[in-house]
Amino acid sequence: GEKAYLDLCKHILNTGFNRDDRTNTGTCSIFGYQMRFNLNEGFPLLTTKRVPFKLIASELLWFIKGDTNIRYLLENNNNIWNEWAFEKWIKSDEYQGPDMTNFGKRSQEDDDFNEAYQEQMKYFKEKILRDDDFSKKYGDLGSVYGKQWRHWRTTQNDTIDQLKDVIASIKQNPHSRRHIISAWNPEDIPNMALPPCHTLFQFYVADGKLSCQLYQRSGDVFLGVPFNIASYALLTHLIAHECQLEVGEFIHTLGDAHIYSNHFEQVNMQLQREMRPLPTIKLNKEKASIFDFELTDFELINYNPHPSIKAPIAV
Ligand code: THF
Repeated sequence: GEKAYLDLCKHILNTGFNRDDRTNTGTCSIFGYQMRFNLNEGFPLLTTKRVPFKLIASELLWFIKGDTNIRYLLENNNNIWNEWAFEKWIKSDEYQGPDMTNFGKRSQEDDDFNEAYQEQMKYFKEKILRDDDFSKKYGDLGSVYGKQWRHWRTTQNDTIDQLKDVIASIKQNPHSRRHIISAWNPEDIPNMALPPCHTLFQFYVADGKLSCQLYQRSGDVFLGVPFNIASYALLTHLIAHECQLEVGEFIHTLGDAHIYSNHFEQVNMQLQREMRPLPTIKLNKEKASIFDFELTDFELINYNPHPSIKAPIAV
């Protein structure tokens, strides 16, 4: 359970390498790690800090819909992908506002810049929500998860619905060793706002239970990984529900697992807190297909975490 996550944090701080990274923030990083979460021991949403379940659920529903436009997320007050769409907008010829180069880093270091940035971001979000043409052009993150899961483009100009196919294969041939969904599409990577961090996942059925293993090439252990654990645990619950299976384990395998240098304080604070009992999750039994699920069909029960811990996201 949660201990596996806290152990990962300690392991990185104790043995990791200090490395520069794409975002110029600096990280402490290790390569190759595995955590196991028995989904029958509770839903793996961390209790040592509050993790916003609603944001995780709406992001997952967005992937499942095959949507790649942040408009749906904004309609659900979910801002976690804004920076990547905003980046495309400020680099376009149409953008006439103040220079926003390197906005992620500069907004943390310079109050005046941050004020200008917040203003531009607010304008951007409003325009995405109100202006259809603008949203089509600048709200779309390109060939990210939703596209690869539901509409993987083939050389024959067809599309493959990996998610639908895997659900069908779990039902028809549960013991298959090919229940795999890949978001890593080498040809399509230049068309993505960000190459996928959760690269490939596989399902496994034994003893009437559905397990899932994720290979994540790169994990932002403080901000992203708690989301990723809960997101894949929720997906496993959803698919088990549709396939009339119980849940088994979620196994999280990480490539580069890193803590950003501007998250060290937050991680140390979190490590001092006592774990609490995990919540449980209840799905709307009236819905048979995962493609019909909406936010109101999830109920999180007995989630009593420690307070949230704020941290800046590296862009
Ligand atoms: N980039 C980086 N640097 N880290 C990531 O985790 C990450 N993601 C997605 C894409 N690029 C990434 C985006 N996922 C938060 C959480 C997940 C994100 C992005 C941001 C975040 O800031 N969470 C806050 C709460 C935010 C809020 O309330 O609006 C938190 O405290 O958990 C990896 O999938």
